[in-house]
Amino acid sequence: MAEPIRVAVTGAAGQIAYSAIFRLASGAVFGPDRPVHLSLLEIPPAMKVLESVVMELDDCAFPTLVGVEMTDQANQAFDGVNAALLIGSRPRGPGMERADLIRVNGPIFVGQGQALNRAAADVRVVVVGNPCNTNCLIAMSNSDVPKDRFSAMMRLDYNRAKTMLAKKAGVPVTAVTNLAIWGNHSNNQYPDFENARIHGQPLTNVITDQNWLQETFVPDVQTRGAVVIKARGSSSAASGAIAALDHLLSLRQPTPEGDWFVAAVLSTGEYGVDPGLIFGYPLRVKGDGWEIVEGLTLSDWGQVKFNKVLDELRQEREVVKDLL
Ligand code: NAX
Repeated sequence: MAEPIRVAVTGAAGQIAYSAIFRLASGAVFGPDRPVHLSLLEIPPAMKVLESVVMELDDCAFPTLVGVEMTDQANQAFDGVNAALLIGSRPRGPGMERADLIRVNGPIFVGQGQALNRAAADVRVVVVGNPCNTNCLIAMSNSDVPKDRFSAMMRLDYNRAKTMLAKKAGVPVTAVTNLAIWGNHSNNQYPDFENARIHGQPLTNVITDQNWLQETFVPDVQTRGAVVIKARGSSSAASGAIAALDHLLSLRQPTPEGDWFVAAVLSTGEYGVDPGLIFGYPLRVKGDGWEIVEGLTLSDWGQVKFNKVLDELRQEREVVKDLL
């Protein structure tokens, strides 16, 4: 049998982890022939709930699961891991502004960034906990792990946008390709229909209702999280978990020819973004890393959206500059 892949999951007693962990353990992510070792991190008050998660893992008797550890110490959780899903963070409370959330959660990612120095040389770090772009920036800035190993999750936005476009066009989701989500996982993100394709044709030749694209599609993707919260009473969990695992897999396998995937990664100035920001881009896997897809163009309308989300990320960086 192959060497086990060691995966750390933080916030392991939380909702997203509850969906992600069982898929990881079952072989659904890395395949039936790849043993999985899970390293689950929580804060002390949540350890009791985490124990129940591990009991349920035992009760599944997954053939691929070769070990599980629980800890409240990040150093222990990240020791030797090949992948780290940083999901754990505090949710936004009543009356909390985005900047308050950034200040509350930022310090978590200082310590976790340092602890990631103990990970395996090939580690991929996927930041899910919000505000994920800026949390990723904090973790990356406090770690010796190579910067291109860090990314933040835009995949749920991408999956949401893909389904909305497929439904509108009356095509399967697989027909929608070349969909970019620019910027931040926030309600200022820009889900880019301008460069997207349906069955290989420019999407705007198939969905010709420009008003729907600009005035319904874009805001609906931006605010989908809030709509789910309103309907469910808590934030997206299963879809968040699936997106995190899709993201991880996209980083580990060749990107389908002619397409790309999306994630927020370190900008080195692509598309005029300030170097050093963690920005949502279209990516392709190259070797054992990734490269940003270059050369896409936006209309003036799209550029306004792009600039707005860029400004938001600049402001977020300003709020946490003492943590970088
Ligand atoms: P839950 O509140 O259910 O779980 C979070 C867990 O994190 C809790 O069990 C808590 O004890 C734990 N935690 C808190 N501080 C920790 C620390 N320092 N170390 C380890 N664990 C810690 O939230 P859940 O619904 O699972 O969501 C988790 C995060 O994902 C939230 O920040 C949420 O906003 C974010 N999301 C991000 C998405 C994205 O697209 N990037 C989409 C889904 C989700 O909203």
